[in-house]
Amino acid sequence: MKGFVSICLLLLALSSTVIAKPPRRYDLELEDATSQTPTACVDDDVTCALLDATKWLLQQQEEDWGWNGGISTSSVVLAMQLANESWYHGKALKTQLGIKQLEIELLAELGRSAKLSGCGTSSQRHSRLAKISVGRLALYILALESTCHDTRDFYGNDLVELLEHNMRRFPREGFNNHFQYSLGVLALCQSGDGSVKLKHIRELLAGQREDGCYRFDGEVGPDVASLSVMALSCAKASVPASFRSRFVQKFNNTVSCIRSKQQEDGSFGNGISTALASQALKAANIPPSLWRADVALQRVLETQHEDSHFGNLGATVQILPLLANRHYGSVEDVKMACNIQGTDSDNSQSGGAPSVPTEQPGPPITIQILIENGIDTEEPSVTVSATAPAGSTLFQFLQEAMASSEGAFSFESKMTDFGNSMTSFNGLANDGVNHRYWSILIGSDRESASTGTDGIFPEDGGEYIFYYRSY
Ligand code: B12
Repeated sequence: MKGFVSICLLLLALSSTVIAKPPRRYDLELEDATSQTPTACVDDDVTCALLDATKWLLQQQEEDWGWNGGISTSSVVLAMQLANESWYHGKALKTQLGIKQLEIELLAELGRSAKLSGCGTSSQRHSRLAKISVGRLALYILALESTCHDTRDFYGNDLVELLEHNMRRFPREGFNNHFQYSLGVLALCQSGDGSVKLKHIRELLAGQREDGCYRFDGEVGPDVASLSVMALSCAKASVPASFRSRFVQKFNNTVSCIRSKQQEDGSFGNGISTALASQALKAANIPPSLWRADVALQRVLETQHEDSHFGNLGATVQILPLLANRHYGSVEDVKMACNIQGTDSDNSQSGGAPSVPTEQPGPPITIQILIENGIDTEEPSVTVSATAPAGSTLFQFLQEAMASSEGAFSFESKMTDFGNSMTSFNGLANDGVNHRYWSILIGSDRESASTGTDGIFPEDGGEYIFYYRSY
């Protein structure tokens, strides 16, 4: 409490200055004397993929030393540590600045919450801080734990207590899926004394359907069941004896859900889903031969792009732990290096100068954007044309359409690890309470997009549909 009050005003100042900077990638004037280029991946596809992907992530570090305007710093730091804990222990200056930025961002988030409800008494503290989403807080805790911080006393704040408090009301707007809930359990389980309350375990188990899968599992892959299995594997030690047999039965059910989604080619859906499913089956100690772990890994490797990422930042951070033979429950292993003084520095702070895009804009092309309400079908559809240089993203076409429509077409979006998430069109917003959202469909056969508007590069004459639907 003392620490909180004393930094309250400081945080208010930080929140308005530090985060507001426009993100730009660093220009590498600050090269570390100790930096080494990663080597030794010849003949080892997995190590090469791992090193290349971490290198790509480091190239995304911005001028303020964070990632993606502060949205993704925690998930990148966590992924880097799960990839190889010597990243932090190598003490390269850029790494340390990245970790400092992580701390500043979280302090700024805490500060923003304080600003929203004012600096008050200790009894108001929790409601004041409740603004931080559970998923984001969980990722901060995991990133901080993996870099040797005490999350029970983070500049006077007990983040673990705060997380438990914020997990109380579930489901609610902004916290209504078990993917996020699992991240919360993973954070509780790998911080403080590592204990997870039975009510949290019960909630995770209660989200399962009869087949052990969760809402959102299926369309692409068993992502939610996979996160749940990682969380439950970690929380297993906290299960009281009286509940153990029920726990084991439900746990096995979710493992079965994941295994039932494996396809003949060894994948569990796209690269992300395959990587998460593999991490889960590893966390659950399912013998690799039973689920053809090597084949699944090959399927994931095949999704790596020439630039070394796996499609976007979100995909890359979720896949990285698998390449290091780890999973989201491996923070405990990573933390062991915190107790070893003077760890050898494997300063793989490579990356070289970020490649500045030098491509010339392509010739102008025109696409059709359709806005359709699949819930209120009486609502007429809206079609707008948008023209932008070939090679632009769908998001850029949307921006162009809004700018030239003189108010007739509008949208809103929110930045995430996976890029811009479309949150509303012409004033109609995603609705987490009633489970409605804007999905993306492509072409006359209305194929569901496998990525977001930043990862879709429209073709001339193409049709892109934003379809409001229930989930
Ligand atoms: C839940 C979920 C949704 C929910 C989110 C709402 C809710 N109730 O939570 C809904 C149904 C809205 C959704 C929609 C879509 N999703 Co989705 N979703 C997920 C899931 C299972 C969990 C996300 C989460 O809670 N993360 C934890 C929290 C802490 O992180 P967060 O950053 O705060 O999470 C937010 C973003 O992830 C955002 N979001 C969710 N999906 C997508 C997709 C894109 C492209 C973007 C930019 C953002 C975004 O919503 C989350 C909650 O606010 C992930 C699985 C995964 N492996 O990550 C897929 C996942 C992120 N979704 C995916 C996709 C493809 C989509 C759609 C594009 C599908 C479509 N064709 O319409 C749309 C997005 C359309 C748009 N409006 O921009 C892919 C992205 C793949 C990629 N390479 O980019 C994932 C990774 C699934 C997969 N294995 O392929 N999704």
